[in-house]
Amino acid sequence: MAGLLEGKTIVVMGVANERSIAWGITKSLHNAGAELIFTNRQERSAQKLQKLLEKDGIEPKAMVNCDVESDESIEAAFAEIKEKVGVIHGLVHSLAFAKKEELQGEYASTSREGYLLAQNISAYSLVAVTREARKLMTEGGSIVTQSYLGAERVIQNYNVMGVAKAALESSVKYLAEDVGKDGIRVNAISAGPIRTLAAKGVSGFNEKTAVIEEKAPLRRNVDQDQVGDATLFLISDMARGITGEVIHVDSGYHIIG
Ligand code: N5H
Repeated sequence: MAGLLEGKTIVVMGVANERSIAWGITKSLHNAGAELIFTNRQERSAQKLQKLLEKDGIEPKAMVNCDVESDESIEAAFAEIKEKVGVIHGLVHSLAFAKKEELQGEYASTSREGYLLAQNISAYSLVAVTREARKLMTEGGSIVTQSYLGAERVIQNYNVMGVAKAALESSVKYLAEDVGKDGIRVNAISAGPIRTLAAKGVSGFNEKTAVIEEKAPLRRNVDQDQVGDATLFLISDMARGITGEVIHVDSGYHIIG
């Protein structure tokens, strides 16, 4: 896919370590010739990312601090990006958070605070970053976020995150309508279970991957690189006719009843 993103500048939000879905995406976008800008909330993640980039010989255009819980931080991050590169062509949103204690037991026990926190970081953040990124997408653009089947179906333990992903997928559609007039597309990928730092320690993860091996049409789990290549497709002009869509990268599991 070399050259598919030559001359394009893409912002990637959400690399925590080498197991991050956003890291799989980074490799795909880089191999296609994209210039990359990264945002991190924590200095610790930024340092880890710096090492990963060095190891793979990837030279970032910029590394910017961004806390998606704060509008001021988002505005400042995109102002900094504007100053450094002027125009961007893509944005990868690969962030989510929910309290660990609310990713088990009954959804009915979700606290108001935990509900709002999950919605804030996992769903509203896409709205806020789309608003800022749009201003820098003066040549059109493509925005891609990450979802999971728990948005569509009741999946044990996913609970408050399922409701947040439902809001995220719906936001993809409403945002696609808003920014479509500026030549900007908004889509989501719904990936099968992938062992990331965020997934670490959550209840029931192993059973989910075992079921995929048994029941998904392809009889195997997906990985970060497969999500990376699907994201590359959505970011590129190959997907110029696609917006407001959720593409499942899940070995076909979602079609099985
Ligand atoms: C049905 C499942 C298994 C149960 C649910 C898992 C949900 C995971 C998503 C959230 C984002 C995980 C999370 O926020 C964990 C945090 O409370 C603690 N972890 C952290 O703070 C780490 C250090 C950082 C890196 O995490 C974050 N979020 O920044 C779903 C699985 C089969 C599939 C899956 C794991 C889906 C998904 O949405 O990630």
